[in-house]
Amino acid sequence: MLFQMRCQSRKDMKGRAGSLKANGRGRPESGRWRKPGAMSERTAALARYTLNMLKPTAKIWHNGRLIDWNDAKIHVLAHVTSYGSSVFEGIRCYATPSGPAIFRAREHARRLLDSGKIYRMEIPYNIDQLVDAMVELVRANRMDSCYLRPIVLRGYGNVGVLPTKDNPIETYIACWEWGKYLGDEALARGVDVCVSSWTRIAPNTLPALAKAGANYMNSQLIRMEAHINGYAEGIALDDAGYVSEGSGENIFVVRDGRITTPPLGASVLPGITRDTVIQLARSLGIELVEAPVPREMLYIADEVFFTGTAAEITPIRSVDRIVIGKGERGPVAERLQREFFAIVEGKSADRFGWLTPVGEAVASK
Ligand code: PPE
Repeated sequence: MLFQMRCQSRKDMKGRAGSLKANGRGRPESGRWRKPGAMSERTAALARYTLNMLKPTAKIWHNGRLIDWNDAKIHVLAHVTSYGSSVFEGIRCYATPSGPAIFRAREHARRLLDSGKIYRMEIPYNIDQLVDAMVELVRANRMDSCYLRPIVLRGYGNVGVLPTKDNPIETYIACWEWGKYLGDEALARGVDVCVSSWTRIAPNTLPALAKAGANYMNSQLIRMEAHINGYAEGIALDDAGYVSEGSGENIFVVRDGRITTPPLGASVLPGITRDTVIQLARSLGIELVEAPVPREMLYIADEVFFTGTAAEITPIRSVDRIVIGKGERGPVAERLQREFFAIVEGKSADRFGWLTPVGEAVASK
């Protein structure tokens, strides 16, 4: 995988450098890569960009001010690198006819503050200030749509597990373009997934209600195993053996027109998209319960789908190679997708007040 990624990015570097040359000088591409150092770091980073690679934007928000992308650096001995002490968010900003709008910015900011509180990290900003910062960043980077990533971490200073006031709390917000999480066709056709051999983080070990960097070591095990075995994603069971969630998504099961999703006690992240789907389903008169889901319920469901900021609403067409329903996107997932995208893309009224237009200051809301 790593080898393939490296090959891919080298090929892309060549192609990109070549075509830049061709454009710049009107000559056919030579396929030769310029010596490193011959361009700025940012241009070099841009040149390395492939579909799966991070594409730098101009600015990152750090502790109240905008800094250059390449200046958003931490020391290798910052507390976070050894001990995983970070909390973060993932938020989408969608293009709408009246300009970019951040989806459920306040709820994401609140969850960030909750995560910080659980880990005794004092984040010196309130919800309004965090939402203002997101708006400022999207504007500064002139994005039509993007994915925002606030990260709060314990920084450089003291050594040892016990964090002290000498490990400053650093707050960053970055944003970049991010396409479809589980592949371009995932939303329309669904994905093939497996139940992971890894158990989800257990209660009273790593708290699942916090979106902490350290939780994602568990997610990485789940996702890598799925990938190596040819699946788009893995579903983890909780400590008691009930369905919990995907490595980066909540999960919903539909049978006989009724939707069930695992409760917060099943070691799930309290997903903002999960809450969105719960509210949408209820508003459409679709019955929905939060209840424990036995593994085998996945196999006999009419529909199963994931939700998440990155994954949005992604249908699942097979679990452990057992075909779910007709093996394609089902009517409930499709209906929820239609409602969801109509709202986030500004095509139907924002009746739940979920969008923060970036053209408007938060204080005036
Ligand atoms: N569970 C997990 C473990 C999770 O990481 C996410 C989001 C969700 C559920 C859904 O939560 P929400 O986004 O609030 O609806 N995963 C984020 C990170 C993805 C990544 O690979 O990075 C996301 O979707 O942004």
